[in-house]
Order: sequence, then C-alpha cells, then structure tokens
Amino acid sequence: MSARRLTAAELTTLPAEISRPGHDRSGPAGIVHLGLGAFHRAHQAVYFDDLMAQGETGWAIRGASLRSSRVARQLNPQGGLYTLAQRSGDDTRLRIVGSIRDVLVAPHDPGSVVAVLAQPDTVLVTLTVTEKGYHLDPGTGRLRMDDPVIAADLERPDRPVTVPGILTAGLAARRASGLRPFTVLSCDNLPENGPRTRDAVLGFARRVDPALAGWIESEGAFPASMVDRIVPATAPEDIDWLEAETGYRDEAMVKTEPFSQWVVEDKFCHRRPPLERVGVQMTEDVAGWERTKLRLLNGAHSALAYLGALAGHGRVHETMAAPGFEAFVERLWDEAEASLDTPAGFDSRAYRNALKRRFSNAALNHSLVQIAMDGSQKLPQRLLATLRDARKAGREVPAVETAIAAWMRWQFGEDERGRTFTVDDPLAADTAAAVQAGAGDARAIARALLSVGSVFGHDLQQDAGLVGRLASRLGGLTTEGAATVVRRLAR
Ligand code: CS2
Repeated sequence: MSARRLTAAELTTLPAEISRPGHDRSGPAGIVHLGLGAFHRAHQAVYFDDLMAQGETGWAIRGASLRSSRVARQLNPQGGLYTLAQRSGDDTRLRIVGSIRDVLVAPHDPGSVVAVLAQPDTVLVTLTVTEKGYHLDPGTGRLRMDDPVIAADLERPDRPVTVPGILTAGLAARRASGLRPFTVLSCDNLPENGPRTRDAVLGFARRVDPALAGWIESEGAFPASMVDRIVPATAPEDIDWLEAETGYRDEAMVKTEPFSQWVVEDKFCHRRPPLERVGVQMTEDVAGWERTKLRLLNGAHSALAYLGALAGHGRVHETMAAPGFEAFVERLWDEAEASLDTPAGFDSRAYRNALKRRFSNAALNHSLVQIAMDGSQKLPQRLLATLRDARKAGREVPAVETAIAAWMRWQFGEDERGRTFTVDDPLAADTAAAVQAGAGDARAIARALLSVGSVFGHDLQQDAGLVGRLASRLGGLTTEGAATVVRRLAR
C-alpha cells in the first residue's frame, strides 16, 4: 500500500514531534516568488512562515516555476505544504512549512504569472533563479541583449519567459492599472544582486517603453540581499527515508542545515514585511556581507567542488576530511580575507570555524557536482574578484589560482581516472571549444579559456605572468592530480 501524501487534511494525523503551521493560511498572498527550487523552500519561505506564525498576515507566497512543471506537480497536490528536514550529525528536526499557497508554471501560461504580478495584493517579488537566470554578462554584470531568449522576449514582451521580461510585463500591467510597483528582492548569490536586477529590468524596459522604464526607475525598488543556507538537492532516498520515518509521502520535501542567515537592504517601495522580527538583518548596506559570503563560503565551495571531484570525491564532507583539503581551504580564506572589507562586527575566526563545521556536516551529504554546476557564472564573484584585488596589491594567491586552474581542468569533461562527464554550464560549448583548441597543451588551454571574455573580462589574459602561473597550475593538476597539488599547498 502506498503511503498517504502530505496534505492539509493530514496535518492533524502527523507524528507529534513534527512541528506544523498553526496559523491561518488563507490570508492575502503579498509575495510572488520566481524560481521555486529547494533553496527558496529552505530559506525565504521559512522566514515568511515564521512571520505568519507570529500572526502577521498578507505574506503568503504564490510561486512561479520558470522552466518545468516539476515543483508544481510536487507542491500543488499538497496544497503548498512541504517538510523541512533540518539535519546535523544524528539530529534531524522535521517541520511542515505553510507559507506557500500554490505554484504556477510560467512556460505553460506566462499570462497567469503576469496577472498575479499585477494584482493589488502583490507587494513583493522575491527571486531565486540562479546566476544564469538574470541573463547578465558575468564579467560586466550587464543584461545580454544578444542572448536569444532576451531577444525573443523583446519581440513579444506580452508573453515573456525570462526574468527581466516577466518582471517588466508585471510592472507594465501595474502601471497601466494605476498601481504602485512591487519591490523586487533578489535572493541569488550574485554580487550587488539588487542593483544588477534593477539594471537588467531597466535595460529590458527601456527597449519596450522608455516611459515605463522611467516610472520603474523613480517608483520601484530593488534592494540587495545576502542569503546563506546550505541546501543540497533532495534525493529520492530522502523522500523514501521521510516516508519510512513518518508514514507520509512528501514529494516536495527539502533538507538543510540548522544555520540560516538573511541580510536585506532596507529599501522597499511598497509594504515591507517586518522581517527583523524573524531574525533577518535589515541594513542600509549589504555589500560587505555579500562579498564576504561569496568569497569565503562560495569561493571555498567551488574550490572544494572542482578539486575534490577531480581527486575522486563525491561529497563536500568527504573532501573536507581528505588529507590537506581543510588546510587548503584555510589558505584560500587567508588570501580572500586579505582584500575583504568585512562587515562591522565580523569575527573572522568564528565565521571560518562555523564554515568548517558546516562543510563537515555529513548528514547533508552535499554533492560536489551540484556546486560545480554553472561554474562560468560563479567564478567571477567567488574567485576572480579575489584574484583581481590581489593583482592590484601585488599579492600572490596560490590557492585561489589553483581553484581557478581546477575549474579549467573540469572543462576537460573527463576526471583523473579517465571517466567522462557532462559539464553542466550555459557556456559549456565555449569552454569545450577552448579546451579543444589547446590540443593538450596546458599553456594553450589556459590562454584559450582566459579569452572567454564573458567569464574573465579582458584584463587577465593580458597578464603574461598570470597566464604562465595558471598554465603551470593546470599542468600540475593534469600530471600530478588534484590530491597531490592540494597536499602540497596545504600549510
Ligand atoms: C553553493 C551554494 O551550489 C553552490 O554553488 O556554493 O548553493 C551554497 O550552498 C549556498 O550559497 C550557501 O548559502
């Protein structure tokens, strides 16, 4: 017999130790969220659920998936309910989150998403659409007008499929009916994610209607935010485990760590949720937090992903336990911190120790391949930013260079045991062509990869010393292997 699916009707029958929403879920939905992946469900949706539990109304979420109907199929039959499994060591806490109302599928019906954006109740649009969802040039941060999907949205702005297109259409509809704009809050791991989202929307809107762009510019708001919580993709085994443990089946469950942080710029153009009541840091300046988190946490994550996977590991915690990796990460952090303007009150030692514990949390079983994905979109803010600062200051950054060389080595699409894999990246065709053009010569490959301007810009390839160092690090990885290179660099 198959287990009962989680639904509102099941809430009273669940095992007592599972916490569940006690609040009224029927109030207005003030939030539309684009990109309803596991991260949103384990992060922002939980803060809004906490807010609703405090009796705040108007903050239910209507979600929109931008690509497939998978999340809608998981969540809609459950009335938007899902389980958050918070794991650390042997301790697992289960909680049913009740802040999501329903899920729309944008590609099936773009008009329905625009219609929800145009409703008077909608005051805030949050985004987790991943780096590539913004269609920005990773090097310059500008909207790529030559991107075929952006060009297609500009052709028919009333049936948009991209984030800038959907937001612009929603804002245009509000303006047409005399409503104020909603606030747009990016929750993706991009530097200056607020200003970049604003530039993308304004860049798009200017092409559609300059007067609309002027209205968005003067009336709208695009606060920046820093989000932090490690959320590995849910595996089928996790869903089976939950079912065995609790007796119900939840196709939309997510697993995460106890830690969670959200820093939000206090710049809203419409009603603002009182997020400070649920532990969110509201501030005038998010940039210091953004940079610190991107270069320390995400920089180390990407380094571990490429070096660890090349060395034959599968998971973050296993890599952290392998000889030399923890010391390598400490070295990378020293290099990153040397040029970081950390936020007021930041305690480097405590932050780094906490990161080491978080990365070593075996209960998360976080896959390196998940982090390795979309590296071309991640490298600039995670590793190249430190490299550029170090070049300016004349400082050497061997660990950061090694991590960049490991990303280069990853573009070969073949690991150290000769097993091939697919490089999951929007620029995979460009990087594969660069590797091929190098014809097995580390220097030629490094040079060709460095000339992928949308990742590296045009400054780094001019630096002959840097090209030589990256080439020799790539050569080292190719001939000696990542484990040896890491051990050598570990202090
Ligand atoms: C990770 C992030 O997949 C990745 O690229 O580095 O998702 C990371 O887990 C989060 O940013 C943690 O806040």
